[in-house]
Amino acid sequence: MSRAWGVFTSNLASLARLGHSFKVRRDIGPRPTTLLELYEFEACPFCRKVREALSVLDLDVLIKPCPKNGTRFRPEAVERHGKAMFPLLIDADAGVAMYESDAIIEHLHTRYGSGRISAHLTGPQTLALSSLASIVRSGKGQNARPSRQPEHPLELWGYDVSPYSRLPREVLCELELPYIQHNIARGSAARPAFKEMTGKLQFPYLLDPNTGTGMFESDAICAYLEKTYAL
Ligand SMILES: N[C@@H](CCC(=O)N[C@@H](CS)C(=O)NCC(=O)O)C(=O)O
Repeated sequence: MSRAWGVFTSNLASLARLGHSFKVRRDIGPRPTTLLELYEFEACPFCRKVREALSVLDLDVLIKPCPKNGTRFRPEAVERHGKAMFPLLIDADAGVAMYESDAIIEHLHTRYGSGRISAHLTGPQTLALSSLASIVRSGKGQNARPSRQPEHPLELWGYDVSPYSRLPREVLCELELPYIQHNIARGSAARPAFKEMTGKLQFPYLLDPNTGTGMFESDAICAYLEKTYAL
């Protein structure tokens, strides 16, 4: 897939979500003291709904990518929690490991929001549009590819419906690289600190603590991930 086509279809995928999930909700609640963990894969429409919920609730999360035929976190999910179904959320503060996207979305809004669930994250039309977003990306972020395992999780600043943030997420997923997703949608409380750290407000931004590399620009990030981790 050429770079221009990749950017175009990633924009189409965001359009399929009808402009939802760009902004943090005004009624966010308490923050977790332990980082949330999500077993998921990028192309899964159920996972997308949960990633958007995390984004509108301004919550960071450790992503454990579970693409099809994955050999790292898929077996871990089954061994620890019983089945290979995604998304699977681990909320250590609440002491829960949860399957089922609608139940996860309700849990997140109840515990970390006001309890009022974002209308655009529920119902059959949401699933249909989320599936459409996956279709226009033609299976990107769905199947595992061989890779080197990093010692520490990488860190990515962006948010789910940001078209340029999607491109590195797909690579992180296919290479089964764990990463902390710092959600930073419009209105995020994390924006000032991010600007202070990097000097500008632009997403995605990747930090790789394994090599001390930090970078903007989705094409540079994708190329870096391929060069450093793909086998
Ligand atoms: N009702 C579940 C459905 C989840 C589901 O079917 N997820 C698919 C991926 S989109 C899955 O886990 N498939 C099994 C697999 O990938 O091995 C939910 O809403 O979370």
